[in-house]
Amino acid sequence: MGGTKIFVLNKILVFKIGGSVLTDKKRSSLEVRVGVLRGIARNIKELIDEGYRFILVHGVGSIGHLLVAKYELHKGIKGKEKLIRLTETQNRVNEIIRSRVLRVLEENGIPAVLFLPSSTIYQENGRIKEFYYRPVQRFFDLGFVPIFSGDMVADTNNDLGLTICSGDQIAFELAKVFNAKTIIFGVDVNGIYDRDPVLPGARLIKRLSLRDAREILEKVGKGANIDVSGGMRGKLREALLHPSFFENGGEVWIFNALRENMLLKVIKGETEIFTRIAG
Ligand code: IP8
Repeated sequence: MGGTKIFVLNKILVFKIGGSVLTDKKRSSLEVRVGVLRGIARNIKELIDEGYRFILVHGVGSIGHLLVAKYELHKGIKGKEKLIRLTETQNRVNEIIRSRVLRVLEENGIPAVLFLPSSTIYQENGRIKEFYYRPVQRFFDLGFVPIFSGDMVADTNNDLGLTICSGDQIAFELAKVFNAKTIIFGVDVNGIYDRDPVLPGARLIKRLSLRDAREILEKVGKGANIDVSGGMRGKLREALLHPSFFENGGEVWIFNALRENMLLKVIKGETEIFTRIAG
């Protein structure tokens, strides 16, 4: 294909498999798209065999967002009743999403090891304040693929108790700790559009500066599906909250992970159908 080839800036990649890829959040379906997940896992394995290193993140899909919204966990943990609701949410996400993702990675020969944000992250008003990354670093150095996902984590705010830590926020934190220059978000659309992608005439934006990102933030559709951490708007907001990542040469790439072999194509510069945010 034509156009300038783009290559990743170093071989350490933070890659988030979006919850909208793992499950159909538009239909609030709880079913995991195992076929899609297998395809992504095969791409990851191929890239690992070529020398790329991955730190993975995944969204919690329909089940996580539905339960958090239903029990209003994002409004804080107040009262005894909320405790068992959080336990229930954690357990359903573990069973329906996390264990499925881990199993598919294992079946494809990827030595992934799960780390829970609730065990490694402390927040202040919903923003990461402390990240106990040393054990993760050790596993990574040994050749494992650490994998995180969105979670409810401890917060210094006494009124809230726990707050949401989205996979989007974790991705930026991981990039900082592991000196990854490329954060890749696999989502269910081709990237960021100049207006809500469901509207006629919506155009994919292939290259976005941080300044453009600020302008476009208000135009990006939040999506009709329930997403307690903000969908595409949340990703742009995270990018704007991390200007130093971009100042240090970092880039964020957003592509459609429902399309076959797109991870490989994006990394090898074989497609331009994605959005690239660079400072
Ligand atoms: O799926 C959200 O994480 P995300 C985490 O990465 C919770 O947005 C607990 C809803």
